[in-house]
Amino acid sequence: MRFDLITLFPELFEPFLKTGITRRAFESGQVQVHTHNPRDHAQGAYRRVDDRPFGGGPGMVMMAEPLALAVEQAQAQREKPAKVLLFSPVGRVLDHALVQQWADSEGAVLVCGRYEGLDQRFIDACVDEQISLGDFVLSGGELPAMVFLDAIARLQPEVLGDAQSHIQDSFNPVLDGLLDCPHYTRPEVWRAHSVPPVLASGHHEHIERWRRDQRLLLTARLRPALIEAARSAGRLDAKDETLLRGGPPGA
Ligand code: 9D3
Repeated sequence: MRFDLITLFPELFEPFLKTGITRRAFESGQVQVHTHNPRDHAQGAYRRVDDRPFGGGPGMVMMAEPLALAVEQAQAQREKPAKVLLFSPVGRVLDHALVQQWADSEGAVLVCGRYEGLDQRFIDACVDEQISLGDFVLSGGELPAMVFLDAIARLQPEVLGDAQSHIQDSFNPVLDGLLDCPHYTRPEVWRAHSVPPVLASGHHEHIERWRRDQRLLLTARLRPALIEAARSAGRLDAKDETLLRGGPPGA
């Protein structure tokens, strides 16, 4: 798959593309990433990409033409035109379903905005979908684009690796709809805090039951709506329900 980034700051993506477990997906070309700078398509000695808003108000607005030319350059380099996504605070909030949809796609053109916004005529004429990270204000779309690409890259079989690939179909940030259990590593006692003894017991069945119980209790406490969803989907069995009613483990 191929993603074309439209950004005034292509250098922000360099360390991201070269670092961490997602590096293989990008360097192997499994997830191809190309950048296009609207400034390279701007006019005049100053190569302006922003101007003052019609009607007044604070801040600057990104001009339509440099953005449109950058998108057109990106589309011309692709085998066939792709959807154009804009990262914007008014977009649909990113979640696993959206990440999975784009991870299963041929890619897209990703527009990263700066300043107070983009000329609406560019959005109306050139943008298919808008994606937000949530209700807080960032300085631009570059970090959201990296978040989006990171989430997509780690779903690639090569990144996930053999050991984890069996869970790919059911992969979900909350696994099978429950929050993850706590994790521990050496030393077994750290500053007088011990690892839960069951995890050091070597008793595999007890460990799996403990982990399931932890996930159920944690989810019931922090994300009760997820328990209801798991119950409706038939993913809770009798042992799970006993635990959630305050019954054993062990007691
Ligand atoms: C008061 C008007 N501002 C909207 C909250 C204008 C504005 C500020 C900052 C518009 C865009 C931006 C830059 N933000 C993004 O490009 C952005 C973003 C975000 O700020 N929050 C959550 N998700 C995203 S995706 C892109």
